[in-house]
Amino acid sequence: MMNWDQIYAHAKEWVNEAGVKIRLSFNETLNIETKTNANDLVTNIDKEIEQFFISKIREVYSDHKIMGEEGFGDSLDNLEGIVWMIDPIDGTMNFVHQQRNFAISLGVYENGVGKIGLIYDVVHDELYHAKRGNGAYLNEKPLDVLKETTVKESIIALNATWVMENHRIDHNLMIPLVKAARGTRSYGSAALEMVFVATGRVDAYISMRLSPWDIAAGAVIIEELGGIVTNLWGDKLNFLSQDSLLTAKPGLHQSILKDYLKEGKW
Ligand code: 2AM
Ligand code: CA
Repeated sequence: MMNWDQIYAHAKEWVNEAGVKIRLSFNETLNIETKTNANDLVTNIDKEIEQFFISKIREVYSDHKIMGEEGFGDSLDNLEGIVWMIDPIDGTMNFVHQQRNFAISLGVYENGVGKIGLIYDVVHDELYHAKRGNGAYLNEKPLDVLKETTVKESIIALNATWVMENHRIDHNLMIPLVKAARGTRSYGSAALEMVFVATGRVDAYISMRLSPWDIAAGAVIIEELGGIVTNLWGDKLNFLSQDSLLTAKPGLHQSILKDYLKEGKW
């Protein structure tokens, strides 16, 4: 029998330790490099924190697999067994430019099913966490189940990129949604945008391109509260490749899909 309480406790302990390391790094000069393009940043801290998690996991759970943004984990073609999905710093651009509005994101999945999700807002010392079937929490405080809402009463988190001409979605689908919503917001960290859905600070979050480690933890937390997590076609996410994301309160998710995204037939 898998001891999920032990895994949950270890995950929390390691996330807290990583948070201390990140806070200490604010006093150091960052080494900043670019990845796929000039705006895709990575720092020595992203790499060090990922390596820190990997060494801890390997030491205690040598049979578990690891998927990490910076590539120090395993390269996986399936999600069999237990897989840790790690984003050491989600919102690296914010980390570099603002020293805030970033988070550590850590999801633990079993055979593709999300079991544990932790998102740590390091600067605010706020740990959002959930274990499947056990509710979701902000530090020690239980989060409320999400209630239904409508587009006209909602704040939708999304990046302006997806409302201009782009090659991932017809912006003519997005403009009416943005007009109909009460407001839009953009925070630059998918993990934080997902905990904002979980806490009701926003009602939905939309993105056209995210990786499994960006959303693995958030999906566990949101689903634990009755929120819905799919791609923009309304399909379940596979957590193995990049995908779009539509996550929202119940009712609102269905309405965005049906009334604005043509039930995914675009
Ligand atoms: P990151 O900071 O860990 O790279 C910004 O809108 C959000 O999208 C962040 O969560 C960021 O994660 C993610 N992101 C940025 N570029 C990305 C890319 N090329 N592929 C997938 N996710 C990306
Ligand atoms: Ca990252």
